[in-house]
Amino acid sequence: MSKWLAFVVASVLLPAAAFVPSLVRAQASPLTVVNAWVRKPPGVDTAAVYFVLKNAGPSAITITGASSPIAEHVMVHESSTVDGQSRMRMKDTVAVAPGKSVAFSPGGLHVMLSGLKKELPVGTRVPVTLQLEGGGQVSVTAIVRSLGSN
Ligand SMILES: [Cu+2]
Repeated sequence: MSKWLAFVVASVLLPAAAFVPSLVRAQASPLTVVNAWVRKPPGVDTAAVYFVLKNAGPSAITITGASSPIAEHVMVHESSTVDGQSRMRMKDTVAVAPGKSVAFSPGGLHVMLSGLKKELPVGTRVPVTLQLEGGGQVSVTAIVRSLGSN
């Protein structure tokens, strides 16, 4: 094999080799999302998404953001009560320790959808994508529940 040919073969193979491990890692993601649902109060164009994240892997997994095709803005928020007033603040990251779960639930963590692009009647399936540190993604389908749910 000439030097030139070896160079061409390496240039073709290297990007493919670099791509395959990321595919394998995505398929084997130890992060699962269960019990995903949406709470949509009447008269506003915002909704909150709740779920439980479970990390079955040996190392921490960090959520760095979220997106949804049905909302203009999607942010991870945490509600808290300060001096008797309910507040929300943005969370840049949420880490799930190895072997642990983190619950997004009313009064605490949630994914906030704002600028909703369509109506969300009870039973609607809402697609949400969570971004992971390191470039992975996890897809979630959350169901709109009635307002009394928690
Ligand atoms: Cu919020």
